[in-house]
Amino acid sequence: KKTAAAAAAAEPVQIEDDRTGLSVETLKRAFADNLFYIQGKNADIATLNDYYMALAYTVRDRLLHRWLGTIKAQLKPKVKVVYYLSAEFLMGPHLGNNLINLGIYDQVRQAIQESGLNLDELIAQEEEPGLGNGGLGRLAACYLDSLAALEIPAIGYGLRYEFGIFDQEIRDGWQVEITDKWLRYGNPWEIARPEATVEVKLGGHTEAFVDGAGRYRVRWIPGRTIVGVPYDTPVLGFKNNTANTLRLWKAEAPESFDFQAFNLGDYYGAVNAKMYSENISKVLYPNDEPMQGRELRLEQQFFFVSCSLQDIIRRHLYVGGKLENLDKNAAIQLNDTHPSIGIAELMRLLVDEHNVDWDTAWQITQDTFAYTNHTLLPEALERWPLSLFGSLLPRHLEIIFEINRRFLQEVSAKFPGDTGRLARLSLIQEGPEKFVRMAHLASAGSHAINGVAALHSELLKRDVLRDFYELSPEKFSNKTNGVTPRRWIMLSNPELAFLISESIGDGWIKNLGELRELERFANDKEFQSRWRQIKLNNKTNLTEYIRKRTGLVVDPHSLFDIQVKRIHEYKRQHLNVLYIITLYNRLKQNPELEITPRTFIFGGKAAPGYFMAKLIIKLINSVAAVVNSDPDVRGRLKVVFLPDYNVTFGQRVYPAAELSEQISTAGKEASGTGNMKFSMNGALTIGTLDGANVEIREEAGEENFFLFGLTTEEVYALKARGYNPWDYYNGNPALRQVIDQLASGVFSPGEAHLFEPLVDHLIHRDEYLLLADYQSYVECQDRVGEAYRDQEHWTRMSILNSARMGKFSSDRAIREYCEDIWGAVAVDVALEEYVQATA
Ligand code: GPW
Repeated sequence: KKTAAAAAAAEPVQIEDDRTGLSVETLKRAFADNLFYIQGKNADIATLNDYYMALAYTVRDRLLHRWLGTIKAQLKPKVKVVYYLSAEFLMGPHLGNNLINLGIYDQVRQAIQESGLNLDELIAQEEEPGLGNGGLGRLAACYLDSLAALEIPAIGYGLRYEFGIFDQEIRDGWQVEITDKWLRYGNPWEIARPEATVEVKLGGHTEAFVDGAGRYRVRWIPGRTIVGVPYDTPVLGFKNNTANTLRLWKAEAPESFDFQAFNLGDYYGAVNAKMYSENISKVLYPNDEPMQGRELRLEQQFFFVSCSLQDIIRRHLYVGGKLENLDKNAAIQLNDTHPSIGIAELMRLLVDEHNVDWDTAWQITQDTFAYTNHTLLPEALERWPLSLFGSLLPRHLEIIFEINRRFLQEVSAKFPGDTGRLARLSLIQEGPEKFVRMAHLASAGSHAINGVAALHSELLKRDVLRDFYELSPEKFSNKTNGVTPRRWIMLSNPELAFLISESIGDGWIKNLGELRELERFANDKEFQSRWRQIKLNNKTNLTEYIRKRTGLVVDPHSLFDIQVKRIHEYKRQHLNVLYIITLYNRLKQNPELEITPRTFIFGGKAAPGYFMAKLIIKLINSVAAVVNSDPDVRGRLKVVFLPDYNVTFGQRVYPAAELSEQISTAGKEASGTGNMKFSMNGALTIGTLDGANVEIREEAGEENFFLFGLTTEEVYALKARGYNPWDYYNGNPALRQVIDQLASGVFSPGEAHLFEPLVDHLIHRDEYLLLADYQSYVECQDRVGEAYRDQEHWTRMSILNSARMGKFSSDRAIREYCEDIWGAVAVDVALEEYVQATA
């Protein structure tokens, strides 16, 4: 401690220019230096990965002064820090993004070129950190990007999964899961901070006692402890001095564990305990929305939340804050209910460990936490069996009971005699098996609750959280999702970014509303032709990639019709397939039929235990096999399933898309964010009035959007009066033909019954109303095909879509969170004087 203080007081030493300089010469030298001294290689034996690592360290060196400056700026009293708690952060590769945010893309490209290498190849070398399933995790990543862009002090807290989302391979048309060994070659972007390790208790029991001051207290005697070791990754703002932190926790065994066992001579017991502890951060659960009530998952949630809250309190006390004022220094956002155990854990830390009285602790907790809901699907709402919960977190269960007792008292006071309401609002679901309802815990323990698109927020108030809305309407607001234009336009679509900047300046990158200025080019022939040429180039790139990955040759001049997202019945990839088969049948029945040549492209992973989703993947591949090998439709129809859809692949796909499929059953998709990425990059949307589609259409103009399908109200009404898919099957010959073909094995030669489960579900139950929406979808798709023939008009619509997507920048979303929920403001970051970054 003393030595450190003395060192800090000493005259600063000049840090070498070789680690900060931005000239091409300096960059080249640093790159060569890192290859030699960090990777321990020279050009004779270096692999592409060695070069990637050498470049990554070169870039990392150049962001460290910002990172340290930001950490210092955040550790000042009175600064309010946003803590974003999320079980998933789907960051995507860092290298290209960091080059953009540092504003050194061009110098680095040149330096790498002059070193005899190709920057794109090095960027492609990075193994993407896939620490998320889909939209929810990617949203967290976009929000970190915007927080840094807006210079808001923020820390993202999550789990450092050793295995992220599985890699997907397709064998014989079926999905096969491969473990994602993303840390295999090391991770140059993270720094371990073992000195900031924290302890987490699990299991055991509680004991009541009376403390020295005569107060009733409870202590938790854990069954076991684990430690959390933080790994920090910098998150740069766009061309500013902010570099926030993503802090991910790795679970390890405490030292004491082994020693105890060693003393007894139980070496294997000790090693076993160590392995058991490390299990907690081993693997990301690959189920997207439906929850799976596994004990290990609850352990993961509690583990990272407890580590993070202890860290937050430690920071707060370090800057001299008082616990009563935690909410003045900290805004904690719950990314869905996955971290909502934090409400009970903060209560425990305050009441049990810091001796704060209950009422004060509850006030602090409510003022500090806010909760974002991301789904209306009943099967995705987290609830934990009381027995499981109590055995892992005995003290938290007691605390939840006490929160509930007081909470229901308040409800009774407001709605006397309304016992039905009490049962509906209770944090505990009664019945033969009792459950803790995590959305109720999150709602009761937060001062703000929000949905992620206008429609979704309305439905929340009307359905899932209706009673909470009636109790505390002031807590509710909408925060429509957004995505970062840095990754999703600049990095993914550099040619388009260049054209836009050339036309309207580059202010749009920080202020996406400025894209509106593109409207004046919508009818400009010269601009239109450049716009089209860029789309064609991006399509050609994707074509090349498709050929490499699947061997399929597709025509870059055909309409690129793309659906990429997790595979789910509610997202209705199979509705898309019903249309493909319809088109196929038309072409077979009328070989002379003129249609707009189309390439249907799919991508997405299915949860490994979700049979229907896996069958949908098989269906797409089976239909592709028949269609792609049929000479009768050659040149007019192609179907591609691209394996292993992830962030990296998304960056190739959105810029190449012309039609974006957003076809979920109305009322089921909370927001969607892919819909925004497509539209920004000039794809037109075919979609239902669901999630953020509603607002995208509002912004783009209804004449620039292909709308079909039942509305949410119509879906409710139809279900209420009794939906019978048979009626649609019987009443629509084209539909009946498609279903009959699936049922009879036309697309599964030799396995006639393969798609029976799908067909059965469609004609008997059809929970997601595919048959009800089929005709409307087909007609809409036909209009798309027609519209594409008028390329001038199509291009105009495409330009207008991009021009009007300013609202969907995550910068706008984060500004709204800051103003309405967090009370967070920008903080200037001063760079240390001893580093003089010179270009
Ligand atoms: F169920 N979302 C997701 F709400 O990707 F927790 N995974 C999830 O587990 C959940 C939601 C959860 C998605 C929504 O489906 C999507 O509509 C939304 O755009 C996205 O979260 C971000 O808000």
